[in-house]
Amino acid sequence: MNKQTTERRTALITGATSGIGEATALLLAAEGWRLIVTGRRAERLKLLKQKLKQAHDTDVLTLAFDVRDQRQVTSSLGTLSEGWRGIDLLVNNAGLAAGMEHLDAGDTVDWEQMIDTNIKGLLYVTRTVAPMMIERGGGHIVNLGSIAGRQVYENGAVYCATKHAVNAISQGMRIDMLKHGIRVTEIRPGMVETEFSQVRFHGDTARAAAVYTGVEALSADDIAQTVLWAVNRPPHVNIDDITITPRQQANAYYTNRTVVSD
Ligand code: NDP
Ligand code: 8X3
Repeated sequence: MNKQTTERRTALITGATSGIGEATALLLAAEGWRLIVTGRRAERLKLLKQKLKQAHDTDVLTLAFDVRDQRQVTSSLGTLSEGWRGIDLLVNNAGLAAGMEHLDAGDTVDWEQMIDTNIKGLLYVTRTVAPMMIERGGGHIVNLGSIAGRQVYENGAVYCATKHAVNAISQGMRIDMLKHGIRVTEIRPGMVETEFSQVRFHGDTARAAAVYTGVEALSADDIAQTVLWAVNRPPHVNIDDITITPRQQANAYYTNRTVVSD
């Protein structure tokens, strides 16, 4: 390993093939971080690596795995080489909403996917990475929560439950990591225009686009900038949580949309 490599900080970002995770990878690379980027779509990871290398000459390790599968998580992250085990920052970002129905009509496959990804996946990754941070004597874990982790809206019970769980886990993690000097931050965005709604509505692009009609939603880069700000606070400072919404969104219930006339 060369000197430059040893001096650079290393971040592991889950769900870097799209949206907030990808924007965070691009921003951290611009700031000189080395990156482990993960997601299920290997082809996208390959393209991201090329982009990061070309734009910032970043050291990048791509790992394609499904966070829902504990065996895949441990075989991918538990076997990192010495050069990549020194993780300074873990961004637990991989997650999704699937479906939007009342509970009596919900699709249990969607429920399993949200619970397994947003809660269990985050736990599996943290269970594997936190001991590495403890061994090194510090680090920072940033969890992607949501305004849905504070408020519950109609048709969103299961997604909101998973983000309430991320809130509880973040609080517990902060306590458990306290003696190890590991910082824990929860970022809770409102509306961010990414592939999130396309995934939620199973590829219905018209329904997904309607979510953002008349609103200047947050961009993935807005959230990446927020992650970077929390990470760049002086070492004695821990940012516990940040709620960030578009100016046109007060909370999960109130959005002031611009009326678009034909
Ligand atoms: P995107 O759909 O654009 O990105 C989601 C990312 O998660 C993708 O990279 C996807 O990768 C990854 N992912 C999903 N499931 C899995 C899995 N089983 N294993 C590994 N990776 C997975 O959405 P966002 O960027 O908007 O979402 C990122 C996070 O931010 C999520 O946790 C979401 O809940 C949260 N959030 C989003 C908001 C929004 O309005 N967009 C608001 C508040 C919070 P791949 O498909 O390649 O596996
Ligand atoms: C995503 C934001 O309002 O769709 O977590 O739940 S919302």
